[in-house]
Amino acid sequence: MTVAGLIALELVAGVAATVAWLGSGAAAAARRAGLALALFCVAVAASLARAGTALALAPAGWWFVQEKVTLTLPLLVAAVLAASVLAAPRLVAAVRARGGSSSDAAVVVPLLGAGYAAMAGPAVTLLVGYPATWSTGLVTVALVAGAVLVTWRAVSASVPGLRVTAAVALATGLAGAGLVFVPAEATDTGGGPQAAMEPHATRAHAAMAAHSTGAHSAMGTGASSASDSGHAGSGQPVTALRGPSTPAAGGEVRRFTLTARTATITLSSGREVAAWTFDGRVPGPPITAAEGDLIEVRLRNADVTSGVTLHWHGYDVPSGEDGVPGLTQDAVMPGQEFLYRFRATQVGTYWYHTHEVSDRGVKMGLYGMLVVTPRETAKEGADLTVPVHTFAGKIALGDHDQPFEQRVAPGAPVRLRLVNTDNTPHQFTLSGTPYRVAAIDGRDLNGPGELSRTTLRLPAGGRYDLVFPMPTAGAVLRADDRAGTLRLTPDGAPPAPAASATEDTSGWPEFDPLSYGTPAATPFGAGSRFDRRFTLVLDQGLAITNGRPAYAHTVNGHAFPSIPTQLVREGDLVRVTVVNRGRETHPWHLHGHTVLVLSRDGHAPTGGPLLLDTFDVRPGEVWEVAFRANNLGMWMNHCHNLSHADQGMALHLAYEGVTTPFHGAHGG
Ligand SMILES: [Cu+2]
Repeated sequence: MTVAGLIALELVAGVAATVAWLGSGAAAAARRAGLALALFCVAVAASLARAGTALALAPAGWWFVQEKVTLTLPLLVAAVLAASVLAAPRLVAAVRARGGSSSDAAVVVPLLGAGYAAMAGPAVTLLVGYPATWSTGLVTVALVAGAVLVTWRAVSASVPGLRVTAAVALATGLAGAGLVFVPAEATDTGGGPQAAMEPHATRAHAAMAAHSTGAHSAMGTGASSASDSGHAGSGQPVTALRGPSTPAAGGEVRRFTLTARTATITLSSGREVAAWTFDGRVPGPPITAAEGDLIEVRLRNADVTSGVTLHWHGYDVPSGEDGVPGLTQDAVMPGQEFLYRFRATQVGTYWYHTHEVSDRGVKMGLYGMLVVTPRETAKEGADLTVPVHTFAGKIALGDHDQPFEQRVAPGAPVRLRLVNTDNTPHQFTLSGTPYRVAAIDGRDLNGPGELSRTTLRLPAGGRYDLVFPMPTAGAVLRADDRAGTLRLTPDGAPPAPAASATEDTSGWPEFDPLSYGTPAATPFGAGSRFDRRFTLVLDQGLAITNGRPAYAHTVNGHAFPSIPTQLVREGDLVRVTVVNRGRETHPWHLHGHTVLVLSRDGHAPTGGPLLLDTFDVRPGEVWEVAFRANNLGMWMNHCHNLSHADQGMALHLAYEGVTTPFHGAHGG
């Protein structure tokens, strides 16, 4: 069984045990001793099943079982033992005596108490997640004890030591609740050296960060404190980390102006959609350049009242050009503008999008393609970008929400650049021709083999480049089975749909990029000596995000802006473990850096080196990736399901000594 399956099974067993224990107690109280005994047996079986699944989950990693092993299973075991010793013999006797004294407190209280203890399992897993802390433990024990006392008092005229026990439970609960307000550390050094600032200053500013209401990020306060206290050494503001003003030798200056404005756009079916656009178009105007060019984009905002920025997804631009409002710039408000400049150093398929209220902004249409080609490119053939996006519940490829056709000369080279601009994965199939995945996330793959009858699952934000010679009988690209369709038709052929257009692709197996291509040497790998190691455990739980308590998407039990900032130094080799113990896929995205995949669920890739900027961490998965800290600045590190980022799943990665003058950081 998969890890995700075990996680779900453990929850189901936990709920079943809770219901059975509570049912057994209620039946006993109602003098239904036979039913109570039967439910007792079910409850014991469900409790054992829960313990068994938790143990089966343990080999997947401590993160998956921490709260169970340290808290909820010991609580359950104690309660089950108490119920078995105290209640079970009396229940058996009552059944034998046909309606004896099953409603005694000595029977009812242990059974219901086991129910409360059992309930703590799924409750802590769902509401707190990872990691369960002392605070979680004290509050949980106090709540269970309090519930037992209330029950006991309800079924019995006198409870020995009631006042003292109640006082102890209350004090325990209050102590646990109080611990919630102990501020978290503002930074995580990943085992590397701490930044050059006084330890007490770090503490004080950590407290400030924890008490901030979202107007300040943990990073903002932490980093500016470094310069305030005069220990930042070579401190420099992120606003000084800008791109060059000239192209590389042989390159040209490519100038673009993008104006953000609200508009009603018309999709190919004639359907009208209220959108936020660049230049009245969705996707926005494509930005194209050749390697070495200087890309200069003037962003203007006409009337998008929440503000707009440009983030170059997957492009490792200088930090000051990265377009994160509140961190690298202020959002561009109506009437304002901002000039972005960076060199086209990476060849490949990328995209741009707003990073201000980005969940809403990107959904509404504030995105476009960024494609950089080698300086010498053959002009023949077809080079098509195919961004997939969901408009009000309906999938479109580009602005085509109906099947559309592209004519290509037979035999000509075709490159399809698939881009997922949505929050969730999309499945693509290509029928009618074998093909290769030449690049993922803009980076060329080593020795990509021929594929056919395969489903490609693109993570949110991810890109796949497919290449093939145009077949004489045509080919069909589909997104999500039939929701979006591009027909490639040979020049001169009649427009009748090719046979491949009706092919059933729904059962095609899924492509795994970790086993694709040919292995090759990499500058570093799993065996390298790492300067910093970070672990991000992704979950859901109660947390404060953006100043409000919420059922948030959390990282290590915290939500933005309270997740400790990852601190690195220029040149560090950094290893990051990303664990998903939640129930949804999280497309992880670090700005400004490309990561090398070291392993997934403990298995190293068997194919070519895999360099990504966005990787789907599915429920139950553990990914290990590494990167060289070679792009000085302050960066977002977040889930690219932008709705998850908005609900807390975002943090910062900061280089020691870099400061930000902005104080309004957003989750994305
Ligand atoms: Cu997510």
